[in-house]
Amino acid sequence: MSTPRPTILKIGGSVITDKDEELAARTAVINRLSEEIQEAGIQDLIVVHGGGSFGHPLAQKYGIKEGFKEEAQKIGFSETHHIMTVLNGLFMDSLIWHNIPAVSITPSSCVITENGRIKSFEDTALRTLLKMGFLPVLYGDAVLDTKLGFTILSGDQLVATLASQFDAKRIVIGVDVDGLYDSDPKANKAAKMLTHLTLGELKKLHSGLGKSTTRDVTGGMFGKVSELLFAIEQGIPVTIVNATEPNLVCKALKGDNVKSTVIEKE
Ligand code: IP8
Repeated sequence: MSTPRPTILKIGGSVITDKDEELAARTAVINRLSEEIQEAGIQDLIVVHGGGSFGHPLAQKYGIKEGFKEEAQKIGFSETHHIMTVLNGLFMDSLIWHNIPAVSITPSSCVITENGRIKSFEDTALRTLLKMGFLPVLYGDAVLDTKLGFTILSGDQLVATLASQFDAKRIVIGVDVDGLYDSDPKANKAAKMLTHLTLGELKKLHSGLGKSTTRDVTGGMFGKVSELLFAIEQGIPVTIVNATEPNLVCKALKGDNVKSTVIEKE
């Protein structure tokens, strides 16, 4: 049985949690997204979700991304990883309740980074799940690092690595804005949305995009786009869509024309 070429869906932490509160899951949104994933009915899907108000505040509090410096951080590493399993559990409950055969894969148990970049990803379980028609679900996590001791792995880096390792058909990124803008739409009301970009255009735009919001240790939209470059360079198209608006994720998964930003190599 050969491994099918999957579609990868990333759901941002700002979609499934309220980033202005701590540990505030948007369960109604999680349920709606599960319904949309079920409705889209596409085969060979991998879902990755972000940390939002679960992972990021704890990672920031204990300086987990910067690596192991003192014993007191260890409990912070445990808390950060654990709270991500809690958020993941809420998503898993909902997916399974919607009759989707979803299985969670814990990144901290199969990924090792070096200076924050993925060095190895033991993907046998994921590959087997895909071949058997399960829906593997992963998430941004606190992971072990060969140089730093530990760090934070963003869901976006995971998406780019998975896309390349599994030769993905396409990537759909669900965020809390309508797509990519020529400047940060949260800071600049006149920001213009871009519906189609080539890799070259994206690279030019890259420097103009908003840096991280205060609570996002992995770099907000700026970090997201940097991570995606790698996958787009390999010819994997990316669709960025507003996942806070009903039905857009479902339509984007089905390949329908929706309000979004599509980024392609050429
Ligand atoms: O929200 C980071 O994942 P992201 C996860 O995809 C943690 O950047 C643990 C902060």
